[in-house]
Amino acid sequence: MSGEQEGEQDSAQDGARGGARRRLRGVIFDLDGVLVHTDELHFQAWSATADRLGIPFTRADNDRLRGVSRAESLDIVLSLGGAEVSETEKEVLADEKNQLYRRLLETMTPDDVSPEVRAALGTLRAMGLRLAIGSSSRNAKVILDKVGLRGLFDAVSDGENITRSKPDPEVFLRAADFLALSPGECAVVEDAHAGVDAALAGGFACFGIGAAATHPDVTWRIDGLAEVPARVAG
Ligand code: B16
Ligand code: MG
Repeated sequence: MSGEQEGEQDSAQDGARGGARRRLRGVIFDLDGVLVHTDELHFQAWSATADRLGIPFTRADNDRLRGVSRAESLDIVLSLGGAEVSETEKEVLADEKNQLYRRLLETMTPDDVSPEVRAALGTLRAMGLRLAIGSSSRNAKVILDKVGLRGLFDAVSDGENITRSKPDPEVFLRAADFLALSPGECAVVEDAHAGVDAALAGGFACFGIGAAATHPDVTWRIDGLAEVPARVAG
């Protein structure tokens, strides 16, 4: 059996949609919830904002904010309490939440990146893959610097270079552009349903981890990043 036929059989066995037939040359990583657990810090900051507004806010509610922009996240939080506020007040609230979040980010160090994540990134680089970040966050570069990951990536596409956040594919399409690769040559790694939708809409194969592993159309479901290099190698 040829290598290509083996790949097709793997694809059928795994229920992967088209991913195993591609020759992947790049991997685009979501940041919050995939490489670092800033999703917990977002939860703490949004909880404080919701508390101040008298709006109950749970971890399940926080899951709805994964991959969604700061402004859209605020709209979701306000809708939980049926609160209506002016656009000016929204700007104040979003800024307050971000200031609190930035204070929480100050506590981050390279120890906040797990050995599994570092090993997977190192293996992919050693395999010659080009690596990029595809994050909705406007704080992505600050986070990457705090945890010492920035130097491992060839490109960063984040909330600073997009006009539409996930589920729109813009952030991943820009990341592929930065890597000088086509979407068909890249796989995305995501923890959010909105992120999986964005990847698939852009024509990317997509790994789903955590909450994203329950997405019905995700290309590969994984329990940890250690599974990524073997899949990419086909
Ligand atoms: P910021 P990702 C996303 O990052 C987060 O998942 C989402 O919860 C957050 O609202 C969004 O970034 C914007 O973040 O307020 O820092 O600009 O998962 O796309 O890496
Ligand atoms: Mg995420």
